[in-house]
Amino acid sequence: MRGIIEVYKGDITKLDCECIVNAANSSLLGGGGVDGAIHRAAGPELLRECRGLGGCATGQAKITKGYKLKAKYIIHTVGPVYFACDRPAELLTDCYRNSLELAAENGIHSIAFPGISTGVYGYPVSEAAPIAAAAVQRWLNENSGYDMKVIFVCFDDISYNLYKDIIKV
Ligand code: AR6
Repeated sequence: MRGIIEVYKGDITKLDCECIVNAANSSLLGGGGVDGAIHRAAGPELLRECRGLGGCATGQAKITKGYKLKAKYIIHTVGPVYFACDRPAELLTDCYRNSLELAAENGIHSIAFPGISTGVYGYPVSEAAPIAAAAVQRWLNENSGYDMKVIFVCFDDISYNLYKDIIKV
């Protein structure tokens, strides 16, 4: 397999892969958007585990079990708030790289990302998508001996078409 990138349109909580990534906030105690959907689908045990993690800094990532999800693991990462941050691209890159690093450390070989920061946190998807794609491609190149399938999960047609164009799949 080695490095594979796919683009998928739909609800990330329904995906049948080893790990899904949550676009969380620094408390890791849940919220709206994809974070709320993941907590609802995983069930209350997820919040219990998250309470013990002590939060997460922007650009960093923490891992939990997937509980009621098909995914065995959830990696929680905190994206930058676009207008409140003077180096959003760097921090968004960190989210993807640190999530992939943590996934590999845990022996994970398939991981699905939502559009981190592209909802409530205001990052325009037209700017965020190429940053996400470049960060993932770079990690795959640097870890070419490791089998990893990365799925970009898009929630709407605009981001789906954008990712399809960038990834050329
Ligand atoms: N599956 C896939 N993608 C989704 C889903 C879903 N079920 N639901 C939303 N999206 P957001 P952020 C897309 O706002 O911008 C939370 O309250 C959505 O269309 O969830 O990183 C946290 O607790 C968008 O493209 O995350 C934080 O406080 C993308 O997921 C804050 O929001 C991210 O949108 C994080 O904001």
